[in-house]
Amino acid sequence: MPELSAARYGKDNIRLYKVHRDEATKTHTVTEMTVCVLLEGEIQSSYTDADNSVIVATDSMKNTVYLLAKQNPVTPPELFASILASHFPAKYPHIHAAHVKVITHRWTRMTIDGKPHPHSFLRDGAETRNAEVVCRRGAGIIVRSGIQGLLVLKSTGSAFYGFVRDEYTSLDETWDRILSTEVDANWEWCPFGTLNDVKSNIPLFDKAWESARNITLGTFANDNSVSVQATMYKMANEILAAVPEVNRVDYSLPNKHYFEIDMEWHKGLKNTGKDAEVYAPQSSPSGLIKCTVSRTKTSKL
Ligand code: AZA
Repeated sequence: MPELSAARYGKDNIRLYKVHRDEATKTHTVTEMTVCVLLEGEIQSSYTDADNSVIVATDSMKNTVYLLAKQNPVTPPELFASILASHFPAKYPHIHAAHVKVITHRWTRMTIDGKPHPHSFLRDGAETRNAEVVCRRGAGIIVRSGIQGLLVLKSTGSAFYGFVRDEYTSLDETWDRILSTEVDANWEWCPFGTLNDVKSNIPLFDKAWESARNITLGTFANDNSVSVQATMYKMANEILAAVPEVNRVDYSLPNKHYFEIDMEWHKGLKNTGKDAEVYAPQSSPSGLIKCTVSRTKTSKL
């Protein structure tokens, strides 16, 4: 007899914008985010017995997100996601866990005539700052922070040689190649006991995001990369060293290939190796390199 072995439901793609108006300086600060809320608990009968009495409507979840955004800070995203995730098991006894993902989109303040503009912003890239929180009754709060969609490229300082060569191999070794990727980096915090523990660590979240972003960019730019694997491992280790409250770091990096174009056929034109200037960016297929680096000793929180 089949049985319901897992169930989770909620509202995805809840879009939300909040403005903070500083009356003293007449400066606005804006936040735009996309939120997903999924609930677990004693909801089996809604699937197996058509029993809607256990369903908190997904429309009510959307309302809750708007209401809690009005009543609480929405930054840093780790805090807002924790406030949301803590709300549902506290409010509904039959809901045991809430999974909340907050994706924060960039609205960077404009500089006009050399000065930060008080109320105008620009979308400078598809990069997002994310927070994923799971609040399970009796099991504390798990917070994962991340950066997604950060597109980077270096025009030298990357090699790839010494890999397996056999009858399936056509790729040439290279000591100088273009390296480009779209960063997906995540760092998981030591578990928090309660929402108050999250609240008492608020400044850590922005600091860690800044460190993780600077480390990612700095290592990408400065490392004499022998592979995506080796470079990403360095990044993850540096984040663990910089943020003692983080337990685990993971990266997922697509290898966005740029192929040399042989132009020898056209009047002997040289465009490969040291003469390569014009390349063909590839959209697919791309390599996809992932890793998780975990702290072995127990952490601080
Ligand atoms: N890692 C790289 O950095 N580059 C590659 C790989 C790999 O695993 N495979 N092809 N090119």
